[in-house]
Amino acid sequence: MCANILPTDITLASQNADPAKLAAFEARITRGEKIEPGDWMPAEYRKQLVRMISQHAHSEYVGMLPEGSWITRAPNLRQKLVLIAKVQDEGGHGQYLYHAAETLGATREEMIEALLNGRAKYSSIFNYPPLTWADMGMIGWLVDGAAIKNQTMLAHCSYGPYSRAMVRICAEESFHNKQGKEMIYRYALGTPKQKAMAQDALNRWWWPTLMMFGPHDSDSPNTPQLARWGIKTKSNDELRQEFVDETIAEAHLVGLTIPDPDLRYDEASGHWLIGKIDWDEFWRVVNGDGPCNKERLAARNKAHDDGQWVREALAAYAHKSKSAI
Ligand code: BYC
Repeated sequence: MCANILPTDITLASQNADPAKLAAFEARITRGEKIEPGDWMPAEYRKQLVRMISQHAHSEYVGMLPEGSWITRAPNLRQKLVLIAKVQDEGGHGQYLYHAAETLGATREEMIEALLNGRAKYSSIFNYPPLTWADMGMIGWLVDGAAIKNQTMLAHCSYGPYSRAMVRICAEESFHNKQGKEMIYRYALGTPKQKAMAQDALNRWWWPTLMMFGPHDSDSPNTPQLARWGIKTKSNDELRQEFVDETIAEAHLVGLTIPDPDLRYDEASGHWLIGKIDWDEFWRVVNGDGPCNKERLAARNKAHDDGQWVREALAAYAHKSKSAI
């Protein structure tokens, strides 16, 4: 159970559910059992999972775009191969996650439709532009580092298909994270120009990465219910703090400066305390007015339209194969 969450805030939309079934369901979660697709579950548990897993799948899908835009500009063949492999992994993660949401009754068509027409959310971070090659390292180090923090927690979640998808995804994400760290460390310890590129990328990606963890716990309406049902086992602020403590140590190791004039180490708690996050910026980006929201949706819509003939060909082939039996 997340330490910062007050269970009294919970409003159960499943109040109408059979109390005996609800009690048995919650007892299973308390015992640490996984809930599987055919099992009884409250309607609100299903709804929360579809919301979260589909947003997560969209994030992987849209998340291919910033890095994909640098594949043709990679400085050498090794870097190009690594980046192609990474972007391909993200596409695969989206597939595992859409499948996990389908086990709850969501259809692929309705999820994709919600993404393409801008109704669905996806992670705010992918609405920021990668401006230099150093950003490819910074995304691996910071963005994948933050994603791993969150996803390692979700690997312990109560819903079987989501937790198992997370185990596989985290293994691949740690490769992405190492790729980013290797690159940023080399730049930070390299020529003055390389070091300046790494610092510039850190300056631009630091705050948006901290926003990835979501609003403060006091402003996070979904957390109490997700925590009660073992979907979240740590809160947004707990994960953000763990990330901050680990990442600041790594940045200092290679002489990079965290772009936060209010940052200070608190001896009493043993934690780094950060300055104020710009939540106005966060909500602007989440609500569609970030630097790249329109570009990202246009790119996904174009890819969807360009793939129409492939979907039609597959459907025609499936129909033909079925009639031949
Ligand atoms: N961006 O009550 P809260 C990757 C929304 S991809 C946008 O705290 P919750 C990668 C939230 O949805 C990995 N929206 O929500 C890929 C909610 O709105 P709704 C991405 C956000 O669910 C390619 C409202 O704010 N990871 O690694 O308890 C290349 C209130 O928030 C954000 C995931 O998707 C945000 N940052 O907690 C490289 C993880 N934060 O839905 C890398 C799965 C909050 O009520 N998701 N909102 O209208 C989660 O763990 C949780 O959903 C969150 C939010 C921690 C994100």
